Amino acid sequence: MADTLSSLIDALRSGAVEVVDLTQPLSEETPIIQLPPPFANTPGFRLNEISRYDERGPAWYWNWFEGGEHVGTHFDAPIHWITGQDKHDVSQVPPRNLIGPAVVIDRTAEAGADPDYLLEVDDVRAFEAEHGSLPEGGWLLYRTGWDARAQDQQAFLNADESGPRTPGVSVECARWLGEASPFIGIGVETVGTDAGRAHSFDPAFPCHAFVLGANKYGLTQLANLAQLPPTGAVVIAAPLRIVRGSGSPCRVLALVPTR
Ligand code: 23J
Ligand code: MN
Repeated sequence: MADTLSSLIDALRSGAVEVVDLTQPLSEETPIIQLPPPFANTPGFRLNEISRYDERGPAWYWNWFEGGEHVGTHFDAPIHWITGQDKHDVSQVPPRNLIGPAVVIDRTAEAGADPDYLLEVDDVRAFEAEHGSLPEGGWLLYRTGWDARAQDQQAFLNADESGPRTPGVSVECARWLGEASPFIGIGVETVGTDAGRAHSFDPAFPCHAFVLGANKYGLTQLANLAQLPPTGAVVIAAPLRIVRGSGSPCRVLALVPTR
């Protein structure tokens, strides 16, 4: 089995496997979720300079940062939602669960035409009929084209008088993802795993309720899903191991075969 790892290293060296960064840059400009009143909102990300080769530290540059756990490309741990309150916080997620196969379902055209577009169980079943069985313990990566808006808070949240209008999954699809699918989590390009209008669904925020309640995970604000094949990529998600954390900004990488 040591051979498997040397083959992987050979493939990385030769370019037969490439590494795609699924992480959005994290800065003061990174869009953050805006919940409606009376709910409390998260602060964004901020860097504060400690020293930069100056009198505060003549040979070193460093910063301290502040911001919410759920900012930018981030990981939702089961304990984030009330349905998962007795389950893992982000420091307790088994590392084995942070690497796994991924399938990518592309609904860029549909979400471009209808910002309230919701993925249904039948859509995932149709994908399975075309591409083969869904990976046990794998990730469903849901491409909507929303990554093109990721540098612009207003375009990314896409809010009107009725609230945010961003694509997501239906209540039944969320229930299936949590309770019946082989997936260990869902990854999206939008600000959260739920649709913008999901505050008015029954239950509210069903993707959070069902997926995290099933001790599964969420990944948000993913980048570069367009560079992934429908099947065959391997995802590595690396949230900070924040003790008692409900989630964390996360570096997400994909290993992708090029030939
Ligand atoms: C809190 C309440 C509702 C939502 C969220 C957080 C997220 O999207 C999140 O980042 O987990 S929808
Ligand atoms: Mn979150």
